[in-house]
Amino acid sequence: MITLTTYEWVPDFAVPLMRAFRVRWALEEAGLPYKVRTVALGPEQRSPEHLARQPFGQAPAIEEDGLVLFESGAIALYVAEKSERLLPRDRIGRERATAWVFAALNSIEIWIQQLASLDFFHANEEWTKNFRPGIEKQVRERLDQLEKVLDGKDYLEGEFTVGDLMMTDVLRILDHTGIVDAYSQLSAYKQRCQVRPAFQRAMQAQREGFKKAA
Ligand SMILES: N[C@@H](CCC(=O)N[C@@H](CS)C(=O)NCC(=O)O)C(=O)O
Repeated sequence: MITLTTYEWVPDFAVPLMRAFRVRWALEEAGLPYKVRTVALGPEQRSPEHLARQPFGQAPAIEEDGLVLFESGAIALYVAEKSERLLPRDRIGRERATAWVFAALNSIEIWIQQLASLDFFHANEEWTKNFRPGIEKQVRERLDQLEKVLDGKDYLEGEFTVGDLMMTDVLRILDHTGIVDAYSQLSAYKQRCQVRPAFQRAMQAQREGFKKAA
């Protein structure tokens, strides 16, 4: 059984966003039970035990049958391999779904995360005033492109895949801004993915997990 390592506590704003969520969601979609191990932010994060799981002292990480895996994208793909509900069995479908996981992380999240970092960690700091509009412009350009991809489609590629899971979770990082609401296709798509029962179960588990630890 997979053991998921997450934090025992995070600040309120991070509870729904912490990247262990995308792993929980993938596990729920795949119908796989899992155990949870928590580490504390601070010294425990930098302990040799945790760095052996996650070389950058971050979370999430997972372990199963002697495999220790870090990076939410790699973990999501590992879980997706176990279920046709996340990764189609045909070669083209698999490759396309995998490409969307990379696109979410490497073409979209890099910009969205910069914006979120400014808002969550540096709000009202003078130096961000000139910097933030340029980042928001980059975010909007990417979303414009994604909006076109989704025109007339329910999901990025036919049926829901791990690519949609990752894309939705990345878009959620913008929830505090309302930016996605301005895009009709994208916001309907995000909502379609978020009403999935597996999303709901994963969110409840994430919230409960932090509540128990608090
Ligand atoms: N690229 C990593 C990023 C992981 C990451 O940023 N984790 C955050 C929590 S969502 C974290 O551990 N933050 C604390 C830190 O960096 O010290 C992944 O996708 O797994």
